[in-house]
Amino acid sequence: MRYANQAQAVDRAARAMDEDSLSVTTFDRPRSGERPRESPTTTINCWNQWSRLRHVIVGRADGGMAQSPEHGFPDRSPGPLPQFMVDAANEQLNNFVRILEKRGVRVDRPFPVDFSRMVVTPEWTQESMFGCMPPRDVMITVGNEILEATMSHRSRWFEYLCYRPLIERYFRDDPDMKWEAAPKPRLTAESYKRNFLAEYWKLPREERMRKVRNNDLLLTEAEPLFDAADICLFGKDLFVQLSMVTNRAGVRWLRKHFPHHRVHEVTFDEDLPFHIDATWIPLRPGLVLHNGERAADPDLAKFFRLNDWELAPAAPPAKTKTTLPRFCFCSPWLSMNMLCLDAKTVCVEASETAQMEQLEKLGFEVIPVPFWDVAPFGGGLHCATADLYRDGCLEDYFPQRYGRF
Ligand code: DAV
Repeated sequence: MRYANQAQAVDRAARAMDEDSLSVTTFDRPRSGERPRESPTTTINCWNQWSRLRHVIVGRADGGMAQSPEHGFPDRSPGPLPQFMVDAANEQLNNFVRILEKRGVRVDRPFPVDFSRMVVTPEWTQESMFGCMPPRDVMITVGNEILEATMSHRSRWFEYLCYRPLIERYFRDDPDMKWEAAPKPRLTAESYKRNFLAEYWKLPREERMRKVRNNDLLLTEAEPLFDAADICLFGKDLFVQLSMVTNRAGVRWLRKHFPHHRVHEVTFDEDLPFHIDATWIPLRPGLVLHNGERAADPDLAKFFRLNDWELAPAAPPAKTKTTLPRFCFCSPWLSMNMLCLDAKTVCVEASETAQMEQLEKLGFEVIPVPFWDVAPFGGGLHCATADLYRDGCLEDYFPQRYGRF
């Protein structure tokens, strides 16, 4: 029951708003004594998701918290994922790092904090944090800028701390780097629609799709909210998915923040949209891998085709909802959650044979990377990474305008 679990996960934020506790917990600075390792130079530069990758962050599973408690966890009592799962995930993450380093990619790792700590602001408390496996959710590089997202779950309010030792270092190293953080959200009761998900799941699918297309979902428009993983970067054009974790005010904020880009709101026919990277993955100029189960807004598809982009429906995933790893709150479509090393080379989960074959037929060198043990910590190969340097510069891949695009 993926949806029930995901619903619980997303609902945690909404549920916590009912708790009017003012108990205060001191939030220590990250206790890790580690410093980022020295590096000769750093340049922050990233304009798309397919040019040659040279520097990336890969997440860690340490201390990751269960987001969809079941499998023996008492209902609604999130807790740390078992150590054997952390170890298995870290082994796969470390193996992925070795593969990237062998290919000449510089890899940095985040600094986990104690995710079992309560999250407290003057306006609310939340029982625990989440983890630092998916850096893609928290930050995005656009050109020479690293932007920290607002995030929209209370449990993820302080997640940026895991990346700060790295970002501080890049800021010292690269005189041209811009460092920005979107307005920290308040995440009070005003930001969530009360009882939204319970009512939503009672609706017929067509009614739910209508809500998805109108972004009449969990979040209100009280303040700008977005997760960085809802953004897809194509040079001058940024496509931002309206979702359970990204609202219109969030897209409006991004549009004002990037005045030299075209920032587009997009939706796909998916019940529980969160993060665009198991739905729409650019592989090279002119080719997008698209999740055929999640129909794109017809105008979006027309806009791409008008600009000579092919939309290839991704091969079927090897996993089903019932064979997903325990505690995984993502869908089997993590099969298409892949990392491009350049426009001819792509890292794909090693057991996703249909997906690998499809990419080979499309002319790619495919690097198989075992990764399903990482999924319970928040996603696949794309989620687990945050691009810092890719070759290239700002280009316009969509010279033709169409409708609202
Ligand atoms: O559709 O399964 C995966 C992306 C999570 N960062 C999905 C969402």
